[in-house]
Amino acid sequence: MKQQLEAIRDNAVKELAQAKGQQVLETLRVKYLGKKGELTSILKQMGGLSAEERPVIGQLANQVRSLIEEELTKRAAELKEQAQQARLEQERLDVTLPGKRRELGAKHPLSIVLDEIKEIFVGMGFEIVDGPEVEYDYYNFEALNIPKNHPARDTQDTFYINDNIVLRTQTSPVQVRVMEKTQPPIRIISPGRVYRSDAVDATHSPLFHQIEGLVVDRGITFAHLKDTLETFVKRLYGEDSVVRFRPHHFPFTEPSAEVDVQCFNCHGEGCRLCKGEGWIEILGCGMVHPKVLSNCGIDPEVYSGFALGMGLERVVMRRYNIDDLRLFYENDIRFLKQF
Ligand code: 2U9
Repeated sequence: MKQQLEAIRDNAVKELAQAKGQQVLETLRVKYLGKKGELTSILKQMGGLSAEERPVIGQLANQVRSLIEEELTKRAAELKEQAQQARLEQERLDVTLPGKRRELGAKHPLSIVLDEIKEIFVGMGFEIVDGPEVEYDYYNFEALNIPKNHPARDTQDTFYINDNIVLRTQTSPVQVRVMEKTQPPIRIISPGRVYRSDAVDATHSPLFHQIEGLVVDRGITFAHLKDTLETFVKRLYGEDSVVRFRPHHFPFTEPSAEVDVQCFNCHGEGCRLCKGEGWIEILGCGMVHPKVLSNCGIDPEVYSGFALGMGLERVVMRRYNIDDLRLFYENDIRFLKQF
């Protein structure tokens, strides 16, 4: 029996040393110490021992049990430690590695200034409206009192999809559509892409952006136009800006004017920035032509209105001293980063 116990002890120690995983340990615990385990079955046989042998074997059996229990605990701790090490190894983190830099995007210069312009007009009670870039010849020209023989309608200047459909050359058709659907009061701006058949150079592009504005109501006069535009220019270029109106001609407005702002560089003296003029042209405007109003279903005997139009690129070029319009469209990060 002594030998049996020693054999159990030696086997148990050996098996425990090789055990991999908590599951195996539990199986071994049951195998040696469990109710039907090897040690228990030896103890059950102790009744057949002599009075001298019993305490000796009993003591040995207790020693073996304690030893197996100790080994079990020890091995369990070892396995836990191993598992922990393996996990640490797997989750190893080199805190000295450089981080991944996330490049932050930024607003395009055209958007920066357009957002500013929108905010100025919204502050004066205007709504922002959108419309199609592929437009009927009627909305782009006819309704705006631009006659069939007008040079702007030449295929040299306008992209034609077919005889009736063009890429809009201005955002005015958006306003015609609004007037057709809505009775005054109307106070809107229509920013957006427009297209003209121009060769690309530093100051021309077949695609550019316009912002047009339209106000129609009872009793709108040139005084409203002047005040609105002066307010706009002063908010955009600073309260000390000086504005002048010069007579001009557009088919869709009568009377018409161009608006200049006094050169903020030379204050009217004439310099390189204003090409010696002392003034910089920034937009066109006028009182909506009565024919345009009636084309759009608005009675020119009851209502009057004013309109304005400006090219966004030119405003932005002046703001940031950009001398080549192509930079806006080339997506060169080195250029875009600067704003
Ligand atoms: C309706 C009636 C009239 C819009 C206007 C201008 C004057 C103008 C140019 C500025 C530079 C175009 O971007 S540019 O090439 N535009 O000078 N535009 S009045 O007049 C309208 C618009 C809509 C129904």
